[in-house]
Amino acid sequence: MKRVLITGFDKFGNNTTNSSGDIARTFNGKKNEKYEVRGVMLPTVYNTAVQRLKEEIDSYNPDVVMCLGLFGGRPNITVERVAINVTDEDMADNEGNIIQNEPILENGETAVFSTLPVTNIVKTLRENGIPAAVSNTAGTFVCNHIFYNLITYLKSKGKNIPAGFIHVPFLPEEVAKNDEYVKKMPSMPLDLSLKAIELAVEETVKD
Ligand code: PCA
Repeated sequence: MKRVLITGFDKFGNNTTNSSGDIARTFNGKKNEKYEVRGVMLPTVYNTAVQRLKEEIDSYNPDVVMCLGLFGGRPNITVERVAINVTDEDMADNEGNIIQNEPILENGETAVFSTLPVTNIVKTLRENGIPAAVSNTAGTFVCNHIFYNLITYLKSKGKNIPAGFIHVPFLPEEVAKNDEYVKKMPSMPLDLSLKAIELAVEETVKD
């Protein structure tokens, strides 16, 4: 029985929803013959999110960590390949912190890779009719920040487990109520994003 830690975020910026948090909450407590899940919604706050993630890793001792976030504007599930050692965003996090052009970890590695089976997850999702792609940038906001810290923390503890980050699109509800978004923004229903993450977990725990 593998222990899977899934995290998502609460809503941030102008968004009124964040499906990544809904997904994490929905998975919390799920259990079958292969795995059990602890699902946690993290605040979209640089330091607090990292702190909470580390606490969850220490207390739950997971065999897999899958962090999720919203990437409004992307049309598909994007499985992130790499996190870079920089935070640079005009938008404030949910506690008003603005971080621009700063390394996440002074003298840290320039970039760290996901240890999830990134390409296999994308292949499985697409075979199941879900639009998905590998992404080579998780941005430079809180998602990249937590992804970089996740991989770095696990390395520092010598914990060699599959871990990484997946971005999900806007919910249709978010797009429907916004006069500008509705003209051009893609979206994905919660059910389909949930199915995608379930398939991603299955692909990851199968080895
Ligand atoms: N998405 C943001 C932060 C929280 C979230 O869900 C990001 O992509 O950085």
